[in-house]
Amino acid sequence: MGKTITLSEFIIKRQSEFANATGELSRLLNDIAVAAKVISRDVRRAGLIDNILGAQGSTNVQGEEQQKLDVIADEQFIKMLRNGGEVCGIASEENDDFVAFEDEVSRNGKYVVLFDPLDGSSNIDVNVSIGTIFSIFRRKSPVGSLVTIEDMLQKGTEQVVAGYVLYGSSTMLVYTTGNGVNGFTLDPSIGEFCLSHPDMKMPEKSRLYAMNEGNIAVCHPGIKAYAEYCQSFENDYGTPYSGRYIGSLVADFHRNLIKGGIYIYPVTTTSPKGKLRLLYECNPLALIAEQAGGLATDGKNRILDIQPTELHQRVGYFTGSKNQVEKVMELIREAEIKTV
Ligand code: AHM
Ligand code: MG
Repeated sequence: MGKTITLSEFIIKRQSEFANATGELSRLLNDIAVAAKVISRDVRRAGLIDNILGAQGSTNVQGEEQQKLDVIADEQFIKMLRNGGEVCGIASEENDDFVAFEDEVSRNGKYVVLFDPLDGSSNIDVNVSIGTIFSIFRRKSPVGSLVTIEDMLQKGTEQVVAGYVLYGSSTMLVYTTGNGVNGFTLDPSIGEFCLSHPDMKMPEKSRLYAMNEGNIAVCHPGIKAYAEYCQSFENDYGTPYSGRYIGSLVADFHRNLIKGGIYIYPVTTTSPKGKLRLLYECNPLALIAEQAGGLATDGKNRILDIQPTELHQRVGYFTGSKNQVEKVMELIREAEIKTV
């Protein structure tokens, strides 16, 4: 077995990839890794200690019930980023508005971080994989001033780092700086993320598809056609695909990144804007998908090209292996031609 490369070592080695690197982004990534370790520890002990499982008794701005661990993870992330000094403000799924860090050091920070502290909340109490998703942008507003909404509403193509942490059978941190995708597994015995999945590539196609098929009756006819295609003997494999839906975006995405597959959460007639949020769920995973050779679209357009207009904007989402995303888009186009 080769030499163990810790995430901190890897970040330092790669620092030169950033133009005019001063180490700030490296420190920020390290802060995120520490927050991830703390959240991982809490997730691993859920069920053993009081006041960690179950509903918080509040709803977020999107009207969703918050779980205690959602709130704990959100506070942990904010605390780490506020104290780090590289970040001037954040936005998260759990906060109605973005948060500007007002102290002088933070006001001089060059970066904003958008994140979903704990995605897949409905899986927390049943011991199924959950994850953290994050996206880092360079601020648009002048250094020294208070962060603004324009700093938050940047296109996905402007991301300087995108990543996720999966609290699965092991804890993994996967990220990209736009130069490929690398995955690190937390070694609990030394408390370090270690490089375990260098230069990750998503297979171009597979026999796996992930969607909540309970919604099929309210889906676009092109998506119904894609589900039927996957289930038929007349597809490109000549045998039905396997349905794999965890209902935890990070876990479903991670499986597809390794084994190939498609994840679909479309707009429906009952949720015409979709469910997933563009800024802190779809964009970061879209950059990772593309960097690994996959695709991410809203069914018609590239996710990373969408100009956000709202912090908690929702979008239909199709991400995964290139051939599969192209196929469902083709069936959506065909269904629309038929209905004209
Ligand atoms: P959350 O941010 O409230 O956890 O919602 C996002 C989650 C995704 O992780 C998951 O893929 C999807 O919602 C599941 O939704 P559904 O239960 O409607 O299938
Ligand atoms: Mg979420």
